[in-house]
Amino acid sequence: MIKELQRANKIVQRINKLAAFSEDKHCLTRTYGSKAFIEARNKVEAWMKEAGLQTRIDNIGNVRGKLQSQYKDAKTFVIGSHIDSVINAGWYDGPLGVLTGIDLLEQLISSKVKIPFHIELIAFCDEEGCRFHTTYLGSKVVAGLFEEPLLETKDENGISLKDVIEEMGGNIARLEEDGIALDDWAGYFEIHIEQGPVLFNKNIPVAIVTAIAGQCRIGVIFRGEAGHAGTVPMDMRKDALACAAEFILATESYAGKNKKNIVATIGKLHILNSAGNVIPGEVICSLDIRSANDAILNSSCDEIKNIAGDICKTRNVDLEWNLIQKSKPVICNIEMNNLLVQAITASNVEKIELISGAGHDAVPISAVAPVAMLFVRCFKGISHNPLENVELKDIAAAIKVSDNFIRDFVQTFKL
Ligand code: HGY
Ligand code: MN
Ligand code: MN
Repeated sequence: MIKELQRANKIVQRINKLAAFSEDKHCLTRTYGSKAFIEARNKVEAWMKEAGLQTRIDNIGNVRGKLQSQYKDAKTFVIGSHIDSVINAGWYDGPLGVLTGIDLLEQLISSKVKIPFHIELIAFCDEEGCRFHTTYLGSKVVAGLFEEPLLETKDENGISLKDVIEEMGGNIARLEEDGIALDDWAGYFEIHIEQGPVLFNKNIPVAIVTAIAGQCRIGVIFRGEAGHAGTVPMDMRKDALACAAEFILATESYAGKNKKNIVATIGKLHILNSAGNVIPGEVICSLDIRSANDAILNSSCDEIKNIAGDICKTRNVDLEWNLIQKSKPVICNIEMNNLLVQAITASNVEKIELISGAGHDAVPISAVAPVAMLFVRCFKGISHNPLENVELKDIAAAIKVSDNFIRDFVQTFKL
């Protein structure tokens, strides 16, 4: 494992360098299209070049590094993850998969193994969806699933996605060319931190992902009536914030009663025209619901919407409910997962399988290609938090398993 530890050390050094590219000097925030994002993107492209890959930035802003097969018409195997982040993020969510991918391809190039498929390493540009609230912009383009109306989506400053793409040098008329055609896929592999506590609690370095939970992202608007905090009697108010507060606790209680099947989170709350002496007239909040079971995901969304409607009726507040994004649960490819089991056994690592509550770029890709994911233990399962951390020995274990997996995938691949 000495060699893998050395390789892991180089990956961590690069993760630390990449973390310096941030919109906020006090923490890591790197959202799609920002100056920090572009600097990080350029750095990743330079590392891909150094590794001997043919690189390009595609029209949506993904960084792509290609290792050509000797067979011109070969299919393409993609290894990827993302380099955008949430606000006040951890350093490993995304970059670990991209930088380990560079390491794996460096290893493959130096082994001079003949590959029966092209390999494309992709650093996706917008998995989190923090700026435009729609996730997977980069991987949707590569999967050929990018929907044109997304171009008109505006960020909080009223800047459209179209403007940001063009500002970064992308050509919206050529987004389609950046997709990999359905018949050209050999498969997709993503290494990612678990972002949950199971591996940490069980003291196991890696896990095979069997499925990825579906998710619904909803924008909820409560419209009451702004008023004077000193003059409107309590029983005559249409207080949008009190209404939202009751909804938030009711949602938490609903999800708590169904905790085996769903999780629900309100991560953003915005009071319009807020002031200490004004009864809040309009409040906007986000709602994020996840489930590994699509029917339960749909019914939970409907039931939570009914809960919101009942609370608004009682409080005489109007409700606006906007489904921003929905992705179905994904089942990872069994043949690739069997190769991962083989690779884990060959690496003398304990085998465990997990369902991912977090979404990943593998989600849109799964519509066009078989996908596999390898989770890596992270400190107490903490993620989307600057305390996010991964131990060298766990990255070394992931490298060992991935080397074995890629070797076996190459050997068993039918042209
Ligand atoms: O929200 C998620 O599941 C992922 O971190 N984008
Ligand atoms: Mn991620
Ligand atoms: Mn994330």
